[in-house]
Amino acid sequence: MQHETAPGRTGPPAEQLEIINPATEELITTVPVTTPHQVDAAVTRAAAAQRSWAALPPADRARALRRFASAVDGHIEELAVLETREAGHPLGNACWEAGNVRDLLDYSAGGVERLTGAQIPVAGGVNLTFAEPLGVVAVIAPWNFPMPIAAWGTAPALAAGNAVLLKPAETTPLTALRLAELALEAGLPEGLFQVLPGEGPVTGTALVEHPRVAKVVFTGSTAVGKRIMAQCAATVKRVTLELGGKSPNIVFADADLERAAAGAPGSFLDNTGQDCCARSRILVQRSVHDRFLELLEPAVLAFRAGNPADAATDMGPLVSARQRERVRSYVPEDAPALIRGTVPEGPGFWYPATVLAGAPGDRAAVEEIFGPVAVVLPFDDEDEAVRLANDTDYGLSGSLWTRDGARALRVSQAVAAGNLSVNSHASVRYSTPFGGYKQSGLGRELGPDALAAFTETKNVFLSTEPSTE
Ligand code: TXE
Repeated sequence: MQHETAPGRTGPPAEQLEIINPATEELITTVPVTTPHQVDAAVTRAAAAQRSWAALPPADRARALRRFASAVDGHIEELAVLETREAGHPLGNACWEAGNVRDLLDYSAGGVERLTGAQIPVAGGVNLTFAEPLGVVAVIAPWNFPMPIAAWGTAPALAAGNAVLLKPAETTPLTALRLAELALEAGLPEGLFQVLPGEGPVTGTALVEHPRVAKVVFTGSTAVGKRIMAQCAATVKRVTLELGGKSPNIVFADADLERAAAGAPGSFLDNTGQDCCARSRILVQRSVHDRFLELLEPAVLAFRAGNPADAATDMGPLVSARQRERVRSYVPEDAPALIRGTVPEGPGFWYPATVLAGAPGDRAAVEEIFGPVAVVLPFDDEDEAVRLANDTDYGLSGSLWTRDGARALRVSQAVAAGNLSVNSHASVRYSTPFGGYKQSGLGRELGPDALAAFTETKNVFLSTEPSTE
């Protein structure tokens, strides 16, 4: 069979993935890839495990997921260290990520016994609606938040009675592999949750095209998401897409400017900007533009890039040499900038915090850079702020800073994005829905309806007409 090669590589499909520490460029380990033949065998095992998992009493399934959550809780530090080594995340952030996996497993366990159907009044009988599991679900995860994003698909899918085949990104499979071990230790049935490392175009495609995979949950680039959606269309496979973003951070003149400027660096520098919710377009009302930049500069420069294992570090390296090349293709490191931070000398895929003066329509102002780069654009009034905010194909997140409550609601309603924050940059909570408008995605993850996205609705009508005998 002819396979494509993963982007950034040439030659035949890899047999091993080389896992590199992005802060040191040292090889951590190698991981065997999953061939299409092995994917097929994994689907067969998953389907068998799913049947008995779905047949368990709901309380037993909930208990098993809570045991999995406890196992994660007992290994937070270990998982965080792995994430720090393979993805370069500061240790404190990585601990939060492992905690997010635990919390989501617990939250999803709570949904198992509340996944009810309905009884709808109709003429002539009783009408019942069931929420049935889909079967085998493929979760294709990215490298920017390898652990939490893997869990956002996996936890609710398992809770709703499905089996999960998780393909982690090429560069970051180690935490996912450890999570699968912890699931087994916690007593989840063998085959129910399998991690299949491999390249997107080979292992990922084998999952997407597999006839017995009922749904694909994909987080990654918009280009690959569109392609997966088209492949899923061939068999009307269910699909949830969480794609890129180019989120605005709108600062009105009536905002608490000190607070807005203090929060702004984290909103585009956290995770070295490799965050689909990064507020990488800072829209500032012209009357406070200069004052805001005066406040922003020291805050950006105080955001410390360095060894991710060091507790004082705010920002690690980019995940890979390839990602650094992508960021440089938008902004050469010597391009004129309003603000530019510093990074450690020596090995590591470092890129400095960078704030650019933007103009509407600039490539850097409308495309997702996925690095520690923000563009500042001035605006005159609320209408212009909304127009600029919506001037992108994306619509994932955004923040607005104002003391006017009516304006906060008006602008929130006018901005076409799935997750907005007022006087805050927080976008992600396991208990609230998350996902994008426009080309930022399809469907929602997390929140009270997450389990429903992993069910098929069946409606059954029972006639209550008396028998004619
Ligand atoms: O993503 P890919 P890349 C954006 C961000 C970044 C850009 C490119 O702008 O700079 O995408 O990153 C798997 N069939 N985001 O190239 O290729 C792949 O193996 C099936 C935003 O790394 O989309 C990995 O597991 N699967 C984003 C996953 O898709 C395929 C997170 C993501 O990789 C596949 C990541 C294929 N044909 C990148 N090709 C977010 N929304 O947070 C690749 N994959």
